[in-house]
Amino acid sequence: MYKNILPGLSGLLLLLTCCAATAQNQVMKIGKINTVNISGQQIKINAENAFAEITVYSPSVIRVRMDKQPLTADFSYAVIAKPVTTKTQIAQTDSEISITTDSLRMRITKRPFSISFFTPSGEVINEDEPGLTTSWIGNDVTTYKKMQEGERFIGLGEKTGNLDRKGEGYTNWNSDVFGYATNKDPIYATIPFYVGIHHHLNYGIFFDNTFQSDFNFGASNNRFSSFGARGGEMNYYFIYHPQMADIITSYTSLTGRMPMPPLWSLGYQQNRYSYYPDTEVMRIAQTLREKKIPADGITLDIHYMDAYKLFTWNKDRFPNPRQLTSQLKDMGFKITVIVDPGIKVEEGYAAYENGKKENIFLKYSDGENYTGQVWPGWCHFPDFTSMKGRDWWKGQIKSYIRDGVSGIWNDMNEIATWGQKMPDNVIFNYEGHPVTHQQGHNIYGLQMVRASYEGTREELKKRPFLLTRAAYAGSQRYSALWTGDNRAEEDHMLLGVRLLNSLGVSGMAFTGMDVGGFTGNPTVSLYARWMQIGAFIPYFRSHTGINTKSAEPWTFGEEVLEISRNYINLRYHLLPYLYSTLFESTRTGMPVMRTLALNNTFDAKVYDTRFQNQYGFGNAFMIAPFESTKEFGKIYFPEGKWYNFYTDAVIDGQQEVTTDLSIKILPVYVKESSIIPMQSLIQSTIEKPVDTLFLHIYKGDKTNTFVYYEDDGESFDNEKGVFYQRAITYNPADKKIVLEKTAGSYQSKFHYVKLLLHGFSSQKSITINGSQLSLQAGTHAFLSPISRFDPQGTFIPADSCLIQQATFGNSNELINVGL
Ligand code: NBV
Repeated sequence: MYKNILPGLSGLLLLLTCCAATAQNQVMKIGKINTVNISGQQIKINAENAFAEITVYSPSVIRVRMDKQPLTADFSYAVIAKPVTTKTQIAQTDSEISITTDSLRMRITKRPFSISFFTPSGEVINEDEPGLTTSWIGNDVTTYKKMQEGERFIGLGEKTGNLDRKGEGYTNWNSDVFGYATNKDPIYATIPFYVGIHHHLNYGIFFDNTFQSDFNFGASNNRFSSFGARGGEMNYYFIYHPQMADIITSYTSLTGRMPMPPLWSLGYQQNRYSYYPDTEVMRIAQTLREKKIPADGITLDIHYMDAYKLFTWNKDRFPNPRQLTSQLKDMGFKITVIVDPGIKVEEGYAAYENGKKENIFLKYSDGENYTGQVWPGWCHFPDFTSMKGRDWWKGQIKSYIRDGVSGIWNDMNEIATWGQKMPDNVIFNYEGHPVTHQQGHNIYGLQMVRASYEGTREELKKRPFLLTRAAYAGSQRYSALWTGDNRAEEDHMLLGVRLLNSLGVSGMAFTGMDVGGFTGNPTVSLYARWMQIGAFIPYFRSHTGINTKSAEPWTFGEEVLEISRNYINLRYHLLPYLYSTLFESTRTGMPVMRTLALNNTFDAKVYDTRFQNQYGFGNAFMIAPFESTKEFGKIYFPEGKWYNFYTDAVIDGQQEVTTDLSIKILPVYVKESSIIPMQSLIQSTIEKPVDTLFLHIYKGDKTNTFVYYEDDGESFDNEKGVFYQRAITYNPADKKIVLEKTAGSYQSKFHYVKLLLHGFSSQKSITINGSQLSLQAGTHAFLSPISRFDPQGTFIPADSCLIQQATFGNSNELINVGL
């Protein structure tokens, strides 16, 4: 009997071996290196099955390109930097090539072609998985990196899940995901940049490829992390710095940084889907003013249009848009309108007729315009990947500006169409090098906001405000981003915080989420907590969907109104701090919302799922967001000393502390040595605060510098040096505070500085710009001559300034942040 089976078994084995061999052949590895050509900072390599190019971009950034065919002309929508001349040593032996800069070493073995990166002192930062390296399956290309012991991964932009992405896999394909689940992937934006962390080292990888891409951080495997795409080149930038902040700075020097936003866009924005007619918009504006809820913006959703046709107004609902925007402007409100990319196919509709004539719509491969269905019905879609398409859009969008609109909200730009399946044979111009939808899809949103930004900027001649839902790496150069159709649920609020923190480490500093939740109705307490968190989010907008209850701050009862007002007030007090922090973002790419991993990268506790939602708001604040239903919660305090923002109670770092929670108070802490400029309360940014800047300084052990920044908040004069910049340093060892000389030619709106010292009761004296002042123990307020905030940068003693020991009130009460 066995005799009969055995030949069968061996036959089967033979068959399996053959199949395995065939399957292996389907995975085409890069193979060994055949020839190496070194020229300056660049190496060109011919390998067994592919071509490669390694370029040193800076001492800390090395780019790797690989393709099955010879590498063609270089093009990227994301990267705006060119390599900088860098001291580089390149050497090779029979078996390897080595590249050395002042900050980084790279080794490439020749058989097989495998890449490793090392610190200057020889520690492995990142290395190819030696058996897998880079390979192709058909057109799919993937690079496999050896999983390092204890390796963590953060970033990748707008991705759901935990802060530490270890064990997860993600796809980048911009998608319209109405009411997405908290573990949904992909959602709206593609930012293929992440940070890997292990053994007290961290590095960044930016994989610049607009095809659908996939990242695996050890999902269903214990061997590698990987990144790959459904087509195009393997094309990544490896970034190494000891500090994560510097990695973000290098990443944003490649992909760009946000411009200074208009000041009004940092004020509170009120929105719903949709406020109409015009009288309803006025009612909202008046109510905000009557109820003394500071606000700067109202946003108009799709019902302002005539039958959802772009660049039109519904004449019944908005008979005189210019009059409306001008009345609102006088009241201190700016209008932002929503735009979708779909242009309704309708004879006689100007935008359609004109777009057809100008031939700017996306087309099928046979040249016929692509038609997809969305709000207005059947639509064509401008091709934003061609200059002609963008110029056409710029011309159209200017009509809004002429109607007095100040901001453009770019929605549905994934591209979203009903059915969510744009055919792959739709062709995108891609700056004269046509590609299919597979390559054009993820870039569409970025190119749309680019056109919207350029068009509005040209017409407005002031800073426009832009908001986008879809994005690709580099969108920060044009637009803020919000996280789309979230749900009015507790875990969604916390997910939103993680999404924004992740976007922050991925180069997007100016972000927001629908405060209150888009789908569904928030509970009273959830709305209150969300508004509190909103005060500590760069773009602070309350928004809700079409079939939900009203969700303005006054619709949840007196207590919620008071809580909302308190925190919106606080937001307005903090505008000088926030504006200066955004200035930092324009300079270094540092986000406003900072996951604790940014400054405490190697502290395992910050990745603990119990603490992963805690974040920094700028450099001074730590926010601990909890579900509104919790009565107590555990907070982790990282290294250093922390002050309770409301009581000034001091908490030592590196410990977990259980705290009572109340819906009236959002747990907020201030890091020791922090410097926080604040202003008096205003109802909108068109109002001038009193001419004293309130400078809060928290005693600590570390020297700290805060760069105060101010300009007119709206023009581009800041680009010509018309700004007021002043570094403020607190040096505890020398017991001194220095307000450095100013830079820029702008006249500050503040003439005086009032210094508010926190935690200084045991200190006898302090020196301010060279003058020693005594701090009388136990006294709460005393007058003393200190610095005038002088536009010329000189120190002028002025009697009207005040130093006082300050707290913000009692944590058992509603906070009152009046100064
Ligand atoms: O324009 C309506 C909505 C808008 O309110 C929302 O913020 C966007 O994310 N828009 C999506 C269209 C579809 C909503 C179901």
